[in-house]
Amino acid sequence: SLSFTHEFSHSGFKGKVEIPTGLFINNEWASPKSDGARTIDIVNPATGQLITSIPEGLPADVELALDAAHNAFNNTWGPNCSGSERGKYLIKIAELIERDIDKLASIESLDSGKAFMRAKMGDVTTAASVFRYYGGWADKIHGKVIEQSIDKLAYTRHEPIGVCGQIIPWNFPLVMFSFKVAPALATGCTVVIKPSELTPLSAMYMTKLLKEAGLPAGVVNVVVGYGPTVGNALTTNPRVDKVAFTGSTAVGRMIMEAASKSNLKSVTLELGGKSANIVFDDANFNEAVKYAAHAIFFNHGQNCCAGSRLFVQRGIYDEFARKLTEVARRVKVGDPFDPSTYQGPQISQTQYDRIMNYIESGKQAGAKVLTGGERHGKTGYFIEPTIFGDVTSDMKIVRDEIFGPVVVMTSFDTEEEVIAAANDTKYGLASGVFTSDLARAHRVAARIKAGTVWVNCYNDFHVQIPFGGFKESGIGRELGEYALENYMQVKAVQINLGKSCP
Ligand code: TXE
Repeated sequence: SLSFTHEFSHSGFKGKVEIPTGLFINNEWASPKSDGARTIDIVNPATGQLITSIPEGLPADVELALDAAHNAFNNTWGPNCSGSERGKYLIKIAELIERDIDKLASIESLDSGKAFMRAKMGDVTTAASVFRYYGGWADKIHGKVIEQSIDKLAYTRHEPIGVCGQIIPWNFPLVMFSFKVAPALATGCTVVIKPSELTPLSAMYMTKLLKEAGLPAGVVNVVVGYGPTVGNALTTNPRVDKVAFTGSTAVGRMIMEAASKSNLKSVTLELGGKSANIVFDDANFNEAVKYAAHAIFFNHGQNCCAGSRLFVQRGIYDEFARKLTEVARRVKVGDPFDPSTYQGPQISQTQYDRIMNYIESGKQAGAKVLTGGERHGKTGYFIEPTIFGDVTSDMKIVRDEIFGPVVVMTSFDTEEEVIAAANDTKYGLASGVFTSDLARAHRVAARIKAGTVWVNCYNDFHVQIPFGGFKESGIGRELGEYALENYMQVKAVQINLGKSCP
């Protein structure tokens, strides 16, 4: 069958939700070519138990999806649909997301393990605002007139780049779906998107809403499958004009290589991070402690911009470590559907093992465990909020992205020293600076090599504000006006108004 029904019953919501499975191509749900012979097990990370098995998409299915996306681009979307019209669809999609907020948040919690209330007020709300925001842009995308001389006129056209392959991860499944799909549709592109094989359910539910919104067939196609098969097919295929990817730096490298070896498709990448969070001794102490905890424990540390390296000025280091430890011990870890839960499970056994190995390596290297460092509970992939103190810059736990609820803490003396330490990483996604000295805030913000600097806050996203990485954290920006550039190409039309041939 090409759908399954899950019955939810928790504090915020009670009801049955039907979730489609299989491929979504040309606005229809179809069996993949593998014809049910191959399936993907979808596991509840809070229990380790099977939610359902869904048909596995394969490269041959990507071809069908690309046929649909090209057909839509050439006939109903792209140049054939006005910006105002495209905007209406996007805004309708936003409204449907809001209408189904409890259903989507429940699906997201079940599939990814994030706390229901956080999924509802964070992820689902964000996804709706992203669609609405880009709906607003759709009819405001236009070129410029360039008056070269009295007898020569030029203008630019901001044309959609074409058919886009989009590959998204499991840490913010619905949010990533919106970051990728909404700007692509606003500019007139069509899409074949591959959700993570670990968390495809919210994207599959979204296919119902896309269809209900009346989006023309083939504009968005969803193929659920694994990276080396479906993901690889999208990155190597010459019929894909652009790939947008969020995931690991290792896969990001492979995608650039595949793009260069195939049709030089344009590539945007949002990759890993090891972001520095810097607290000066003149900062609002209590706020800085709360933000430092939120910076790392939010989404169970499965956050590309997590404030995973914490630098605290020497004079307040001991007190800060004590207070942060208290906060970490109070973080409510457990059932995502319990309204008091802040931190749910890690996404999978693989991620759990990987994080526990890092914790072990930190212990071996002599870092001091201030709190945590162990499994939480007996079932599911839960890990205690963990703080390492007195770390040194050569340790693996300081250099690598752990992608779990694990922060490493170091003290520093001077501004100069902490800027150098903060920049001593191959990554450059985000950073935080806590200080009450305005001049220092700007000075440090200018010198940190990262795509985002949060001053006196952290993990504070907004749909209007661009997000993306310096260095090995990625290429291109998502959100805001900047994200539109990823999906457009500029054509210059030059018109001779009477110059004779030289
Ligand atoms: O990522 P992958 P994984 C980081 C984080 C985490 C690590 C590993 O450090 O611990 O990556 O996670 C698809 N061609 N981030 O292994 O494999 C895959 O199917 C094309 C940071 O889960 O990069 C999924 O849809 N696609 C991050 C997506 O890539 C391929 C979010 C991400 O999975 C592919 C996730 C291939 N050859 C992990 N192989 C962030 N930036 O937020 C896999 N994929």
